[in-house]
This record gives sequence, C-alpha cells and structure tokens, in this order.
Amino acid sequence: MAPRTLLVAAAQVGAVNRDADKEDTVQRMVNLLDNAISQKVQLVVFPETTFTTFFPRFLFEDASELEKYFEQGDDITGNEDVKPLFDLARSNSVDICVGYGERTEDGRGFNTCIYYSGHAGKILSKYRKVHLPGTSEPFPNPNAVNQLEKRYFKPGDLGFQAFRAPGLIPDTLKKGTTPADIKETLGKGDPILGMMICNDRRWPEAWRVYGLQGVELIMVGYNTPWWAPDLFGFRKPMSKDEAEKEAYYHHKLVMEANSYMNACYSISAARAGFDDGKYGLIGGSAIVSPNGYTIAQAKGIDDELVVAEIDFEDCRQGKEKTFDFDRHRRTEAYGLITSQTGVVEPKLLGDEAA
Ligand code: CDT
Repeated sequence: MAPRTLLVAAAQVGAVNRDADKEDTVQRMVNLLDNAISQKVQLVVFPETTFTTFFPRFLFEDASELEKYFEQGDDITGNEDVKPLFDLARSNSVDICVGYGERTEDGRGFNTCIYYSGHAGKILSKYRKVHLPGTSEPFPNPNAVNQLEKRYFKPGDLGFQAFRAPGLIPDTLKKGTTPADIKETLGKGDPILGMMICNDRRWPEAWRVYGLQGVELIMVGYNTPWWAPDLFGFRKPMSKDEAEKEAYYHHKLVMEANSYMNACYSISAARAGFDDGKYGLIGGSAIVSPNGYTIAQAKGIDDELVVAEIDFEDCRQGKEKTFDFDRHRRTEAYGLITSQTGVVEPKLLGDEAA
C-alpha cells in the first residue's frame, strides 16, 4: 500500500472589490491553481465566496444587483464565468474546494462550498454554512461594517457530512470491506475529508461531528474582518492594531486547538486584504497538523499559495491514544450539547448557602 501522503495548498485570495469583474477574479484563481499544478500540488482550498467580494457586508435594495453575487443552480461547474477553474482542475486531475453564494433552483440562498474532484471530473461533496454570523438588519451605527448573512442566506441544511476522496492517493484500501473488519480500515482507505465555512471554525460542535466520522482533513474558507467592533464587540476600547492582532490570534487558536482535539489536519484559506481599499480582512491562511502545530502559513494579505506535504499516518497518534473516542468519550455527560441551545444559568443562591 502506498504511503498516505499528499501535497496540499491553501489558495489565499487578496482584495476583491465590490465592482470587480467575476471573470478577472476567476482568472486570479486560475493563476493560483496553475501555480499549484506547477508545484505538483494535489488538493487546493479556496476561500469563502471567492468569486466575488464578501457581499453580505452591503445592504442591497435592488434584488437584481444582489443576484450578481450568487451562482445559480445545483451544479455550478458549467456556469460560464467560473467554468475555467473547474476545467483546469479536471484537465490536471487536481482536486479543489471552493466557496460561493449559492442560489438554488427554488430561490433559496446558501453560503456554500463544494469539493470538486479533478480525478472524477465532478462534485464529490457540497457543504452549506451552518453557523451564519451577523444580523438580518444593518447595525444601527451608520459607520458599522455589516455582516448580513442572516438576511441573504438560510442556515445550511446538509449537516457536516464527511466524505472520502478517491483518486487523491493511489493504492488505498477500497470498497468491499465489511463492517466486521472496520478496525482494519482505520487509517487505510481514501482520505476522509470535511468542509466548514468561516464562522463554523469557531464552533467545536462542528469539528466534533466531523471527528466522530474519523475526519483526517478539514477544509475551511473564510472572510474575517479585523475591524468590526459592532460584530465582535469588545469590553474595553481597542486600537485597530490590537483588534487586528486579536482577529489573527483567534483564527490560529481555533484552527490549532480543534485540529488537535480531533486529530486531523486542517487547511484554512482567507479572502484577505482591503476590499474597496477600506474593508480589511485578515490573511493567515494556514495548514495545521493533527498535533495542533501550524506547519505552513501565508506571509501577507495578497494572492498567495501556502503549500505543505501532509501524511495522514500522523492522525493515528491522536485518534488511537488521547482522542480515541471509542474508549474515552462519555456521552452520558454531554446531553446539554444537543438538548439545549442557549445558556441556562444555575439558580441564584441566598445567604443561607454561604
Ligand atoms: N464570514 C464569516 O463568517 N466571518 C466571521 C466574522 C465574525 S463572526 C463573530 C468569522 O468567523 O470570521
């Protein structure tokens, strides 16, 4: 059996302005993919809503203007503007994960990403963002940076479905293994992958649902503003420099901690830079190991390819020891996680308890 190693990349995409031509943006993505292909990268992860600017920051009064930021239909790989990216992936047998605003045939909007297999020449999996941040109505503060995801998108309805990616690694264990020998398949088949979008990465529930499916690599595209006090809030006044530092810190924290706690690799790809010269989005695209270390990271906030070789054998240590769920999880103690949504505090005690 061949070693289960893979050359992977995060394709960070810098500023994309509100009036950017989709064709030009796709050409930048094609350039990044070309660069990856020339380095023999086998899997490339692009950001959230990569084909356009991060449009939920704007209130659109005109529905036809809003529609320009969505891709129509269930399978977008043949849509005129974005087709060159999928054609290039297919002709070079490279797999890609890419995010976009999805408009379904029945008119619903989702913040979506797809995993397109260049080997199979088709979409292998689709994910729709579950944890939509922000508001439905603009913030009262007229200078606020809005995040109207709850206005434009429905919460994802596909759950967190892990999937295998055949063709990425030759000579892995194939179908036909019976449930009785499931232990024999652990760490041997085609890699087990999962997708999340931006804010999802801050929610350990999302990671654990993938972890419970034996996930070995999580792919996350994101648009993270670093100066959005109305969105993030803060207890004490903060300078823009401090806010930026904190946005990077929290990004790295959640990617490293959750990769470690689920013993999986992660690739995170930023839509970064200053859209329209003023809406700052962090960079920090990274590849993290199952032991929680960042092994490759973007240097700036422009278009940039972040490449690393990963070895899925490195997931085994965590999955078989510290985070061997089968031996160590105690589901009888976790009931609140799915039975309750918001916080219910313990009752206040009187002086008699002192
Ligand atoms: N795009 C996206 O989900 N952005 C959010 C903003 C912060 S929500 C508190 C993020 O998680 O980066």
